[in-house]
Amino acid sequence: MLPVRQLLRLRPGVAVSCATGQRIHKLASVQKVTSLPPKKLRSLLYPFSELEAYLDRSMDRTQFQLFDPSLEDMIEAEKLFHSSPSHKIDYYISAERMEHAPDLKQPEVCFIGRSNVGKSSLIKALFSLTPEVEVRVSKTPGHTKKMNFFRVGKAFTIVDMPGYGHKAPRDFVDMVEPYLYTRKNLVRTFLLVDGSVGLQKADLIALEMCEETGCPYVMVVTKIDKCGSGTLLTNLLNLQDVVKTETTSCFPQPFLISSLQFGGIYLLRCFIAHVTGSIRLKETSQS
Ligand SMILES: Nc1nc2c(ncn2[C@@H]2O[C@H](COP(=O)(O)OP(=O)(O)OP(=O)(O)O)[C@@H](O)[C@H]2O)c(=O)[nH]1
Ligand SMILES: [Mg+2]
Repeated sequence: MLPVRQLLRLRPGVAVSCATGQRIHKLASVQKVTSLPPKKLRSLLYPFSELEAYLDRSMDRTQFQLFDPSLEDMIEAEKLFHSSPSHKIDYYISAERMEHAPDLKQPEVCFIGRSNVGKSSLIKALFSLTPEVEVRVSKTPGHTKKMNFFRVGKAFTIVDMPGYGHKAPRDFVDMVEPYLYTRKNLVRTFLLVDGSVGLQKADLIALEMCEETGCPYVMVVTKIDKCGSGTLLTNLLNLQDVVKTETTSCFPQPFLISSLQFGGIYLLRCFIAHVTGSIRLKETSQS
């Protein structure tokens, strides 16, 4: 791997504007954060590193670092999240039922989880380099009412789902469930859990369903900025225990995310690029 400084030509700095004049957050691009102090940079790129110090020395950390791409890989993956005339990123369509879901051939990934867990915010952060792509978020649970399809050129599609739990039990049964069982081009499901509250009963039901579908899925721990390290670590270890003892199709490594502060966003972009076959990692890692 090349030293960080050599890899980068861009200077870090303040927010910049995209083609439509909308402001791009200064932390949106991995290329722009590399001048941060090393510890801060590491915690943004690999949020698990923040928690490592609190773990018992004897504890095996491998499961938390299975997918461990280099900065170079993350920079390569990030290119896919820039829109251009030959690689258009856009909101494509919304569907209320599977019959209305678009017939797309490219690999697809979807984000599911309880209402308010941060699905739309996460997708918004992934697309923060193209702020013209509108992803609606809200403080009010049950905000996303349909399956929203976003195309990332011809590389892959990202689907934002309505949440389950509070106020929206029907959506899960009517939309998410049939989608998970029948979507042929679905390559990964990301199941989001709120890091500040940990696994809830409804999450366990969703996890069970993911197991039943047999499609590979990945746990994402959201809102890691919202609680202290102790609470986060307790919730993470509990989740890890469930993944280890009760799942077979779940990727053993949970991804830690703060959509508001961009922690883990670059790593997740790289993972999505990798599992959709859109990039070839320079250094080996698993998925
Ligand atoms: N502190 C913090 N708040 C977050 C984060 N991600 C999302 N939120 C907040 O959580 C609330 C819900 O976010 P959404 O992204 O709309 O949640 P959702 O899962 O799409 O919700 P539904 O569409 O209702 O299912 C909003 O007030 C967000 O600002 C995060 O990383 N950190
Ligand atoms: Mg939403």
